Amino acid sequence: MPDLQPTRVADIVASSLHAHGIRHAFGMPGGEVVTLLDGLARAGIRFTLARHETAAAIMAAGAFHAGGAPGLLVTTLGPGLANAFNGIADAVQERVPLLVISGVVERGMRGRYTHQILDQAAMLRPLVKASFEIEPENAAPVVARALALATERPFGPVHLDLSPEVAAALVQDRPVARPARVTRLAHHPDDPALQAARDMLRHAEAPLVIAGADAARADLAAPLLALIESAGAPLVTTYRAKGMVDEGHELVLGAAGLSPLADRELLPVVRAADLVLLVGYDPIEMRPGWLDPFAATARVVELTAAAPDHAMHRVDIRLVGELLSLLQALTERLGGPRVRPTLPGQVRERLAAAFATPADRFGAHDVVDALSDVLRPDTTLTVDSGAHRILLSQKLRASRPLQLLQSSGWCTIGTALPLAIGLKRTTPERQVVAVMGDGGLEMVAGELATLRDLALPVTLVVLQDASLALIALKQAQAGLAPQGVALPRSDHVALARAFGGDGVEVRDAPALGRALREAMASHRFTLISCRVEAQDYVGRI
Ligand SMILES: Cc1ncc(C[n+]2csc(CCOP(=O)(O)OP(=O)(O)O)c2C)c(N)n1
Repeated sequence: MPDLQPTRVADIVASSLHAHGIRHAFGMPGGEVVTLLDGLARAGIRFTLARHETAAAIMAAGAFHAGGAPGLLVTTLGPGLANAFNGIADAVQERVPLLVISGVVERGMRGRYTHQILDQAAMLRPLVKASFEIEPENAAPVVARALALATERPFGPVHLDLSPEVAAALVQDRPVARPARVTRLAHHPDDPALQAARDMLRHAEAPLVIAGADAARADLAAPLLALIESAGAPLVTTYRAKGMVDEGHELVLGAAGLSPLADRELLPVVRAADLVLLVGYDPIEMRPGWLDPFAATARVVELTAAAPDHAMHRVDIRLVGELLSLLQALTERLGGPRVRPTLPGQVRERLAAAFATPADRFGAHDVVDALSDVLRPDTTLTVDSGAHRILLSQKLRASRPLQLLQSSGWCTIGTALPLAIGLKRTTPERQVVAVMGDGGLEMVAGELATLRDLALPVTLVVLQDASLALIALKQAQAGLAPQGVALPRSDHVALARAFGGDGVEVRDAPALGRALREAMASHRFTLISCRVEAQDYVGRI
């Protein structure tokens, strides 16, 4: 037996995280996590200081989307963790495997000392899959268990408390938790359930495929394309799965989710389908119009990695397994490509007309057009919640999976900027553009300092309509006067400069095109503030 030096628990935790592929942590420290931070640095995990813990949680989500390793959020006890609550909730509904490590009061003080203390596990109980406390004896296995839970579908957050005394405690051996190598067995094309689903697809007169959040993976793009072409079935995606097949493809009807205008065209197609094939579809992204949207006579077949937990609609046949293998095995022997009547073309035209850019003056539609013009396949867009997001998600043509990232289940505002930071921080070679409203920007404006500190040349496009436009729209629809939705215009150019970036205000399409090209070539962040009107969305989203 080699004579091992004692190891700090913080180092065991950090090296176990590293062994699971984690290279970045996000958060804001407090006195209770300083030893953990030291351990992370020694293990080769870089810590990014955010200005708010919820933003840090969403940066960690961005890092997960960029690289696939679980996100890591580090907070101090009490107010630090409480500040992260909304970001952790976002991870629940956006299905992000997020490990949250918080400081906690040391054992010897418990029951006596009250400053900044509350029951942290109880606070997070509605959100996390589990909460454990790291002890000197259990550090490596508990980290492994937490990560295994977080990365089990549906992905989600798991919480670990780590007190400063435990983090600094020395243990004799040096255990490191390593992830299991998981192989998911392939499905055989002869499987009777797959054969039955294939027969239904073959005999359907009007099949429709709906792909959702769980299918939003780069490796499923080609198999999904093969499936819809073989079956001759149109494809509707959720916002999360937007771009799974290039939206220029004649079978793609685009994204559905939050737009009544798009639903007006898409829900009749859904209702007219005699076979609906759901691929990784989770209606957590959908509004009430998607309650029971299928015809009573339609057969509903679901391919899913894990059955989503809801009661939004019925399913007749559920095939549970690894989606890649399910898709491939289903498409094999399907025959095709099959060409059907011209319905998709007509729906595509009507959708394009519904979201066409008005000719009168520069507005939100022109911003989406300008973004479409500069979008390259390797550009990733993030977009915030609000009226602008609905327009963008419907109108922008995405050409690849996960080209547009957003909070589409939880729909919190203040996500576009931190998501962009998480993406750019972990994959600097990626071109990242963050699109947001003035309300969203002003909620997380402190993170402009994070952009500056990290020297991240992200392009920010702000639709400055001086309004919480989506809420103003809802007030108007309800016949109510606007109340609490006015956002007197701030000087965004000065704001950007104050935080060490460039700022430019644009009022027409040519200026926006120029600003975008310059921003995307710049070595620091640029905030492009687009003067638009809240009226741009009335009757148009
Ligand atoms: C944290 C949070 N607070 C409030 C809301 C409710 N909300 C949804 S959209 C929206 C308006 C956002 O305004 P802005 O960012 O300016 O975008 P716009 O709607 O004007 O495009 C609000 C307040 C929310 N989703 N999340």
